[in-house]
Amino acid sequence: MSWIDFPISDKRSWARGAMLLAVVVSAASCGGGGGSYTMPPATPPPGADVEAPAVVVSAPANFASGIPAGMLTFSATATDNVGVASVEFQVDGVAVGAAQTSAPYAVSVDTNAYASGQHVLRVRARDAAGNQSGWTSVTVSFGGSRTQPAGFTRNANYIIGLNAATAFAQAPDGRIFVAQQGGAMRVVDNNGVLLPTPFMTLTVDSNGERGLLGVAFHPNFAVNQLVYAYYTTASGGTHNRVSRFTANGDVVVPNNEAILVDLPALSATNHNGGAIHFGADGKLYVAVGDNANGANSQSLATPLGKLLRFNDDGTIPGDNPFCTTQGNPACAVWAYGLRNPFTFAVQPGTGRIHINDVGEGTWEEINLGAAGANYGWPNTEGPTAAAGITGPLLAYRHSATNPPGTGPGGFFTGCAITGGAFYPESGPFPAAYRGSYFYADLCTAFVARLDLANDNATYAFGAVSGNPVDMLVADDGALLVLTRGNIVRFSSP
Ligand SMILES: [Ca+2]
Ligand SMILES: [Ca+2]
Repeated sequence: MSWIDFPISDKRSWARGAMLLAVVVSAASCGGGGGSYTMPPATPPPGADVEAPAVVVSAPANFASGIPAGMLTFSATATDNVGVASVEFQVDGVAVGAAQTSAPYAVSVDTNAYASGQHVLRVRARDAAGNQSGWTSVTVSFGGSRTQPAGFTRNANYIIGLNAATAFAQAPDGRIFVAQQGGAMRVVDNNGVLLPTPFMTLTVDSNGERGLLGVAFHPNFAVNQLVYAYYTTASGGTHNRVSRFTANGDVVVPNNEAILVDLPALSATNHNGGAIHFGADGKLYVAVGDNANGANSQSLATPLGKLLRFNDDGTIPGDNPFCTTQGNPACAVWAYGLRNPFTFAVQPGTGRIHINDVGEGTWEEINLGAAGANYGWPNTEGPTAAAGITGPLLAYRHSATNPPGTGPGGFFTGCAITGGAFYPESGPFPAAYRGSYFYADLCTAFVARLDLANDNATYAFGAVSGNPVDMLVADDGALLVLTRGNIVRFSSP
């Protein structure tokens, strides 16, 4: 890779890019006729200290669980060839206390400030010459039943009275549309009132996991009033369908459904997928389950078990990764090897996609969306290094490891990953929460945070009652969790 195409927009590469630039400039100034030039390593003055300290967490123990409410002593042991100057302490990537400059190195952590569940405690040491260790950490679980961090408000009854909700989306004007499995699309107005009259009521097959499963607004909704829905219809043989509707205020324009995509006939009533969102590229992404037949997920001859990508009118973009002949089902495939991607999310600004794939008996997955990626199902599930397979960013188990907390996913367990929302880089949540990815589990009803800035470590953020099915960050910066019956609102001043 030449220095010219070095990705200097990548912040992590900035320092290296600058260094390479310096090498090129100095080589050119030598007047040498090309050839490679390697910068000699900087030679420290004789006797200088170039050795970083070593540091470990001494308490609490790695994988300690049920840590009681109250003050926790968080301590570290640090050594250095010359002398330790300071030790820094973090909980979930946020400094706690000032850096400690003399042994014993310890701070107090008020566990009441954190939601119950998993947290990651990190330490790092520095010497007088400025040499710094890396962060070392322990993963622990705080006991109790705290349902949000200190400083956050959880309103469990922000919206009540939904009936078998499956998905929701917020319009640019602030209204929230909620899909109910039985076919009704409900509207929460800008006063936070669930309107009694649905936006529309579709005739659906709602057996098992079928029904009205997805809703999205066109990126230009403010002008064109277009609303998209994913639902199971019995018309012409039971199958899932994506249609486009036009809004007239809080109700649909009658008789104007535009059927965009009719997916293959269903046999099973489960694994329907159903999430739909517009990407940053203006394309409509549609998550489709494998219809309880894993072989579908690896076959490019069927749209089942895939993340599909369409133009806003339902036609297929010619630049999809497997599109060679329009009309071939492979044309619509953007990524494959998925089992039941019930939810996925698009990061504002960047367009990064996280696909939440509901697993079988052992694992739940968060996958980083990529054109052409194969996420492995049914040949692999959970963490994998298999050739040609894109392993998950995060996987958590259905049952605890022995001892609990060890292995991928740590202390988090569940039955089906649902929801998922990127918190923007700005907003009322404290800085450490911004840029994080939030997700939830249908059965254990935790709300967790994936820390994209810290190697995808994951922490407990909160919990809800009921069964979470979807999640979004509202335009006021609150995190909303949709359960089958309610919308729960987490806010921070
Ligand atoms: Ca040293
Ligand atoms: Ca997988």
